[in-house]
Order: sequence, then C-alpha cells, then structure tokens
Amino acid sequence: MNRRQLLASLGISGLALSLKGRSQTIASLTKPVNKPIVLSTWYNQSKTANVPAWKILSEGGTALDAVEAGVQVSENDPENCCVGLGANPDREGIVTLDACIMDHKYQIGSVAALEQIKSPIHVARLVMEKTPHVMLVGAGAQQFAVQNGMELQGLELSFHAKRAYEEWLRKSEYKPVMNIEKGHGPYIAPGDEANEFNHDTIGMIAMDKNGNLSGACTTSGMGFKMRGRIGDSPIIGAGLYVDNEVGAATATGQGEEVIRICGSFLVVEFMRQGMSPEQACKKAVERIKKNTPKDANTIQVGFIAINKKGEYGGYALHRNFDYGVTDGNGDTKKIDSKFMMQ
Ligand code: SD4
Repeated sequence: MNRRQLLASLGISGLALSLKGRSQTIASLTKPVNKPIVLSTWYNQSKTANVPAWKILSEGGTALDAVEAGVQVSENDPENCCVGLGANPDREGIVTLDACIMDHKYQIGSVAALEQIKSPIHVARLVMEKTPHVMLVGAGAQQFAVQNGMELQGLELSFHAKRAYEEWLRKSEYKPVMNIEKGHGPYIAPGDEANEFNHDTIGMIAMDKNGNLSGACTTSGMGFKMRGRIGDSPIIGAGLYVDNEVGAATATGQGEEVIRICGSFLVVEFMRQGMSPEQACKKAVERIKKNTPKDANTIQVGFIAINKKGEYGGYALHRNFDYGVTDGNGDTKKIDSKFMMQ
C-alpha cells in the first residue's frame, strides 16, 4: 500500500493532511484507531459485562448491540446491589430502575422509575426505536414494556436487598455516602458481600469496527432514595452522552451532582475542545468539586470516556473508582481511576 492509499484508507485526504498542520508527522496520522473497544464502570461488573459486548464487537457487530448486551449482564444478576431487579430498593422498599441508551446517530431512549421489569436498558432501546419520544417513566414505561412482550416480575426483594433494606430501616437515615471506603457505606448489612458496595451503576461505552460509538447506562439509582427520585443515569447528557464525531462518556456516583453539571455532555464537549478522555473527565470532576465544596468530601462521582481514536480515560472525586477496558486481544484490563481528593 503506498502512502496515498494508506491515508485514503484512514479517511485522510491529501487536502486534509495539508490543512491539518505540517507539524503532524505521518507516523501520528497513521497510528491505527484502537477499535473495537468497550469500557464500563466498576471493574467488578466490567469483568463479566464486557464479555458479551466484546463478543459482539469482535464478530463485527454494532456498538449499540454490544452495550445493550453488556449491561444486561448486570441487570440479570440477582446479586447486584445496584442494577436490575435484585438491587436495593427505595425508602418504601420498592425497586425502581433507570436506564438510557444512545447510538452514533444521536438516537436516544430512556426509562425512569420503572418497576418489575427485568431489563430497563431493553425498554430504553425500544423507546428509542419504536416511539416518537425519548423518555418514558413510571407506570407508562411499565405499560410500554408489557405491551412489548416483557413480563412483570421481581415483586419480592432479592435476598441481599432485603437484608440491606432491613438494616437500613433500623435507622432510616439517608446519607448518600458512597463507596469511597469499600465496605463502609451506611447501608451495608454486616457480612453481606453483595452489598459490599452501596453503588455500582453500570455505564458502558463502546466503539465498533466501523468506528461508530454507542453507550448504555442502567441502575436502580441510589439505594434507599426517596420514592420518585431520579438520578443522572437515565438522563441523556448527565449519565451518558455520545457524539459520534467526538467521543462518548458515562458517569457513576451521586447523580444529583452529575445532573447539575450535565456531566457526560460536558466531558464530551471538553474532548471536542481537544482534551484527552482523562483530562476531560478530570475537568468535569473539578467542576463538581468547585460547585459542591462541602458535599465533595462525602460523595463519589466517577466518569469514563472514549474518543474517536479509541483512547480512553476516567477520573473520580475519590479513590476506589475503577473500570474495565476490553480491546486488542479481548482481555479486560482493570483500571484504577485517578482521583482528585487525597
Ligand atoms: C444515581 N448515578 O442514581 C446513580 C447512582 C450510581 O453507582 O451511579 N450508583 O444517582
């Protein structure tokens, strides 16, 4: 392959090359894009959730199919404290689920406060693909799910959620202390490993072999939240954002603070300005810290992001945020996120 053919195969014309600035070396322009690739929040979930996502990507499937299948692993796990029907309930003892999905064509779908449906991410995808709307909540979202063939289930709390809820009821105190210290959250039933973490939303972002980006985010929200409370996870621009020209980002942690700064949208916009994924996530975390100087001591927020070159990064307010990245040979790497507050 000669130089012209090589550049054409990478989508770089001679004109683009001359306009892009003479200082860029051919070597940097020809660095292959790192794709396919998938990453997701909280390594203890990524190590299983990235597996079906990677299978789809490595077989040439779309990033959209990959992220949906990936996060469903967490939704289907009855021991997951914070995603799917096995998760911790709200203060009334009811599990309510939030999810959203976004593809490379700015298509979006979202559900919030959804009860008794196993896969909120699938309902979000159906909202995206089958309705003129982008978000359905509560009873309407449930009705739509049932109309689309999903069955109502999971009225009983899971074993772990029941224990955690009973423990929480003893004080009935809502203090959103996040899992900065593993095992030291206020809602953890003693010795209950499934509730070792008091949050574990899964946000997943991926790029497929065609270079298209998509993302998905699904959660039961903050354990023991007020009834009706919605966090960032089902809100496009807060818990998740994808711009196929720039990159994708997703968030986990205290949703109120992520909503306040339009967190995932902000990360993508910072990447648009030329920042690396890690720098962009860090800038967004700095914004949260600046706006909530007092709360920043007790809450956790983490972002992960990917750009169109397949570069990725993450950043958190506090320690103990990790994520899993699957690329190259299909191994999932554990990345301990950098963090701001020492
Ligand atoms: C929320 N962001 O509902 C979610 C909670 C979370 O890991 O991320 N938990 O605010």
